[in-house]
Amino acid sequence: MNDTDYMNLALELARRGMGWTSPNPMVGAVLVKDGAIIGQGWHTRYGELHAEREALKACTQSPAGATLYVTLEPCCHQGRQPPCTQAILDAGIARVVVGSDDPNPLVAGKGLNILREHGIEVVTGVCKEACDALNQVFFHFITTRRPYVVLKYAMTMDGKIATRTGASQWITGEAARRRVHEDRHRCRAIMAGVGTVLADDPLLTCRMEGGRNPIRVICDTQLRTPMDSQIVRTAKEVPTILATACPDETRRAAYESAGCRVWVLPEKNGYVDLAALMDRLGAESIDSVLLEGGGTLNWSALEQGLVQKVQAYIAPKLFGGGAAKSPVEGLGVETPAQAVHLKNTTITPLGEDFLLEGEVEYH
Ligand code: AOF
Ligand code: ZN
Repeated sequence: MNDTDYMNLALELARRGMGWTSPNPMVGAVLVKDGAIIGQGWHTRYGELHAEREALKACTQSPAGATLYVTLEPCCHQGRQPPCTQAILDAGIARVVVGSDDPNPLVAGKGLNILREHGIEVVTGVCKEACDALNQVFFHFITTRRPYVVLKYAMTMDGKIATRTGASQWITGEAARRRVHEDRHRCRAIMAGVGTVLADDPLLTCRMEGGRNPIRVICDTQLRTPMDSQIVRTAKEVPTILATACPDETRRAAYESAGCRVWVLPEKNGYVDLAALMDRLGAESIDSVLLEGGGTLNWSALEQGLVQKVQAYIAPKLFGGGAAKSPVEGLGVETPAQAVHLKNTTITPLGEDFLLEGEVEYH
């Protein structure tokens, strides 16, 4: 096994934390001495030991002189956990191989410097692309303090998210819908507009085995969410936030006694100010949002530059209908040159459907 192989193993370990480490990163670590793996670990859950200390704790023999493979630059600050650089020095590690740099201002190169200053051989950028890809959400959140927003929708090949009567169950098949629930587990919050609540009465929960529910955020400018909707009826079990521009105290109290949190935010163009909402979500350590909005909300979020990634599930079907809804409505752009562009696109077959994904390009 070489450096790349060990780093790939560390990456595999890191992925085991998926959905549980938010808003902290997924990290994996492997300790190797004389060609043998003597310890391995990963960051299991937010607030628990960092991956490096997990690997040291799991050591089957003295780690003195060993090489540490870690997917992210070791931290050097006292946070919820003590600095990993100290644990590495105390353990007498000889060589540290790192995947991603840590853009966290508390770390950002300082971790690597401390190790080098103490005579440890440091190698960086091993499997960097894969390590960076794993923590896109963390990197975005730690540098902007706003959630990473994934705009998700399922549509037919002619670009409809419902038929002309508004019926939308189901567009995609089981494999695609299973994948959506994995993403609901991975994202800290899920967001929809009140229009979707009124039309579909959705639950917006995660139905993946062993998964966790995202916090539900409903953009409800006028506070129109029905008290007998599934969202309100389950608000005591599933965290729910109504984001509104309506300051009515009586209605607010009714939602609150049903278990919802109500955030009164500024209004912008007749709508809850989405940038203000993102700031508030970020302040509450919500690092990721799966946006399953209707066309109006989706356009507003895109127009304001708040979306990082788009996931289009495409079913090999046609609905037709001039009045049938499409995923992004609002005003739209005027010329093709003004289009929102996506980069690093991938396509994944899921049963008979396809998942087409891309990152929004901002200039
Ligand atoms: C983790 N797990 O395995 C590594 C992290 O104050 P704390 O303890 O929550 O520290 C979080 C920061 O530590 C995090 O933002 C990242 O910069 C660094 N590394 N964090 O939660 C880990 N290696
Ligand atoms: Zn650490």
